[in-house]
Amino acid sequence: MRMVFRWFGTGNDTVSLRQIRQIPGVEGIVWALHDLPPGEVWPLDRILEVKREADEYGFHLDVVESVNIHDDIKLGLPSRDTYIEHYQRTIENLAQVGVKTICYNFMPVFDWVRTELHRQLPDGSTAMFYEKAIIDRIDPRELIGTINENPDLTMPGWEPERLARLSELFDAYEGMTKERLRENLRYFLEAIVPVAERHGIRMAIHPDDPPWPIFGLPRIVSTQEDIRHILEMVDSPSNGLTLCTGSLSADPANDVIGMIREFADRIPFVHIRNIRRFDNGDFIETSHRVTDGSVDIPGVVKVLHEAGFRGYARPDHGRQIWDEACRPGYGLFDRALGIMYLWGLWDSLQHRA
Ligand SMILES: [Mn+2]
Repeated sequence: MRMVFRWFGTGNDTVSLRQIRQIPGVEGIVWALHDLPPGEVWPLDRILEVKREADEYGFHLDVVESVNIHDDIKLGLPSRDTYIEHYQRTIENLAQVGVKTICYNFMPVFDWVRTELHRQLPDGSTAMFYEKAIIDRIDPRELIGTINENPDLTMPGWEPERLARLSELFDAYEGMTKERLRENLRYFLEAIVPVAERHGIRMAIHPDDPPWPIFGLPRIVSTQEDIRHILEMVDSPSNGLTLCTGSLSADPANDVIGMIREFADRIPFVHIRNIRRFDNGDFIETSHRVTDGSVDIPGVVKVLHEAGFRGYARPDHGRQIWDEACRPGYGLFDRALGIMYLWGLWDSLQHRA
């Protein structure tokens, strides 16, 4: 297991590379050029800039999260070919600094969704929370107003200026089915995977978060069957999965340990975090400890160890603790605690001869 840590870049993250360096066993940063809109080629000089910063602390840049996919690709519009070509050029540029894994997702319109960024846990810490009933009763047509009224309702990547385009995008997705979305992913993968293969890069699709359709939009990376379908559609080690325990486990029907067993050789990257699930479909992010949430984190680590996992792992999100002022989910303190929990589990397996 090779430990990495998500870092949003100088001026865009409250955590410094110097601090990350002091978390035991972190060997690389999970990075991206967050200011570039989906569909643009990542310029080599910008990539080299990040490399210079990472080099100063001895971090590698093996894992990129994410190179986002333009909606025209997800929609299957004629313009997708241009954006796919841009994506291919980005892969080539990333290969020049030794990137090994590119995490991406194929969720229409929205990436992850939460209804509260700072929900209080019993110990006074706060964490991101999803209240199912709120999302279920939102009419997508009224979403812009709802988001403006409730700044805690989080739709990543949908800052006010982009929200204006939202209704347009909902129109474009009108009538989109699961089958068509899958076909559009296949088209993308058939064009991308050979380029990734040539450069020794493994694409790693991130599961839907939450793993069910929202706002009437289909989702295709929510279940074990969905993932099997995707990995079979282009049968190559370069067509892989980011196994995210927190995202997948929001649906109690998902057996993440079974998924690791089945897909082990196609998982270059894991996000390991815990959530507590409630019977009404709500969930809250928690500490990594098995007693604090619904996910069997020791079981996850054990089955990765059994599978001889040599890929990259990150603690994914953490709670906001010790009055840290940080991006929700991305503070230093709780993610560092999460890493130490994961190392504790891993080391105890490594040293049990
Ligand atoms: Mn994740």
